[in-house]
Amino acid sequence: MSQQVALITGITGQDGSYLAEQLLDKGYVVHGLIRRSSTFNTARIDHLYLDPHDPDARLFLHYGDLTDGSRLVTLLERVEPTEVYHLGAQSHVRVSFDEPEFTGDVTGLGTTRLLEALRVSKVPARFYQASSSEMFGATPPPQNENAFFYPRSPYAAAKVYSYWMVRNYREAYGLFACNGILFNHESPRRGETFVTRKITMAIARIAAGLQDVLYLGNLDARRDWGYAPEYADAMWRMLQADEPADYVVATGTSYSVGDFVRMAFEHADLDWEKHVKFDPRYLRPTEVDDLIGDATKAKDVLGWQAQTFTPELVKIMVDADRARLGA
Ligand code: NAP
Ligand code: F7E
Repeated sequence: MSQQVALITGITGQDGSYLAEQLLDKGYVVHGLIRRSSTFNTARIDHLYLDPHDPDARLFLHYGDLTDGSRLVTLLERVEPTEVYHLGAQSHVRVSFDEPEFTGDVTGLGTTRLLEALRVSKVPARFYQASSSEMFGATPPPQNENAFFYPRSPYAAAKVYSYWMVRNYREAYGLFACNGILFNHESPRRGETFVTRKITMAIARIAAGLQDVLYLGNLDARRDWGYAPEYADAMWRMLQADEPADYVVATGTSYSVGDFVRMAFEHADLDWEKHVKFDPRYLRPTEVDDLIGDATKAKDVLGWQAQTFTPELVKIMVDADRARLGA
């Protein structure tokens, strides 16, 4: 079989790091787009990186940005990937209300720039788009591939735009392009301002005597939280299928933010009511109240099914953050 070559945007993020790990394990050469920063932003993938002069090196990083379309063309021409995984985004929902224009530029137009770069460079790569359950927004659960999109944030609106651009490039130009509509997925590598990681890091700090209070917003919102490495596997499966299509990826269960708080504090033998306080700054102008994914299609076509459910995920994350602090 010829060498498989992947290009990952967002390789420094939670999902990009797990996907890079899995693709390297499968024998791929992996290229990642990274943003230039005055401090290193590669902590999640440092364990995978070898100096490019090393004959065993199969992971290569390239500077670029999703706001810079011409760079995306030169990179595709240089790397000639067989698969492109587009995970790069301004991915924080609350932040998207503060920076709606920037979020639209990166999370929305960034996808179009990459699709267009593929089209003009004529690189025949398969394309994965990181679509999101946030696109369903106010549509009641359970949500499957046919559920109505009703975005409730600038982030979600940008993802809906990207979703339709991917479908348009599939239909207009015959691109093998898939939307993975992934519901929330978490891990010890989750960004520290998303609610699950914020909770588990605070618990570790409270247990270590470094913090006393955890300020949170809406505890009533319900999410379908799965385990990120399993979701990276679903992305790969989509690009190995016979036909390009769109898939929901989810556990099919839901818990409230308050449930997550209680389970996590209990696992650390702490009383959450002594430590959790409300701060309205974490509320959103419009909220997504209830998400439960129906991943039947992913099971039937891709053979993918969640293995780790929220209560187990809580334990994995609390244990990892406590171990990190030795608490
Ligand atoms: P994440 O940890 O926030 O990672 C986002 C990645 O995008 C980072 O590598 C970031 O680089 C990069 N990025 C941001 N702006 C960029 C720009 N202008 N140019 C190039 N790269 C840029 O997100 P994640 O949780 O891994 O999620 C991966 C993707 O799936 C995102 O598109 C997200 O919206 C989507 N998604 C996530 C979930 C979830 O529950 N995790 C669910 C559905 C969909 P830096 O490291 O330099 O910031
Ligand atoms: O919020 C509530 C908040 O920021 C979850 C992204 O990966 O998943 C993620 O988006 C819930 C919301 O994730 C705090 O109001 C309460 O109801 O962890 P989150 P998200 O908004 O669901 C989707 C699928 C994506 O695609 C996104 O990229 O928790 N909440 N108190 C809080 N949330 C945060 N962040 N901080 C709080 O203090």
